[in-house]
Amino acid sequence: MNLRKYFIMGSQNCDHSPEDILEEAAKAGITAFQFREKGGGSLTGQDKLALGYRLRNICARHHVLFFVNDDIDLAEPLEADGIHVGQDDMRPEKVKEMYPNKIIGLSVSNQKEVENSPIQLADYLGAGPIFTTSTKEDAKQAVGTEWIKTLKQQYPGTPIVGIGGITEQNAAFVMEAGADGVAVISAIAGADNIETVIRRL
Ligand code: TZP
Ligand code: MG
Repeated sequence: MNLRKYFIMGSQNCDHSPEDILEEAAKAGITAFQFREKGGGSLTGQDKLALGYRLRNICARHHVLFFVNDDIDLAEPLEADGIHVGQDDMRPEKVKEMYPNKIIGLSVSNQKEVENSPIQLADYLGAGPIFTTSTKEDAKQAVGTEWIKTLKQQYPGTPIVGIGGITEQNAAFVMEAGADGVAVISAIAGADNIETVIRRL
């Protein structure tokens, strides 16, 4: 499971075609993708599913891991490799019961969330927001790269992906802190040159 360059996106993050953006990112070497159609301006219902299919197919063609965010109902029709859940979403116990063979990612932002979570069921942890971000409307307080070190000490065998405000300028700090990968939305979706950004990440 290669989570090194983990791109997250929904149509609400794109100022032009999401398909074109993902195609370019996949060609440039992202290793994982999460379909996160969520927040102001996002698609719902059939439109969301249809976009999901198109993005899923791009990932399949480029051998990029495909995850769905929260939206457990999309996991089966889109044949997702995995599901990423946050603290307010379906519990990992339930996800595991429904999809014993899919990868489970879980967000943890602080120690209290760790203590309230079945970490042993998570195939990887999303740690953040590492830096301040305006992409997620309800993002929690930035926790810094220390949070990655803290998690890695407690769970040395669990892959950790840093998220939140990560750019090509600060990604190295996240990796130096012990992360197995960086998850980004705006650094790629909003890039003038996607290929350059991904190479630098
Ligand atoms: N979860 C924590 S921060 C965040 C999510 C989904 C948003 C990350 O977006 P960006 O643009 O990479 O800061
Ligand atoms: Mg969530």
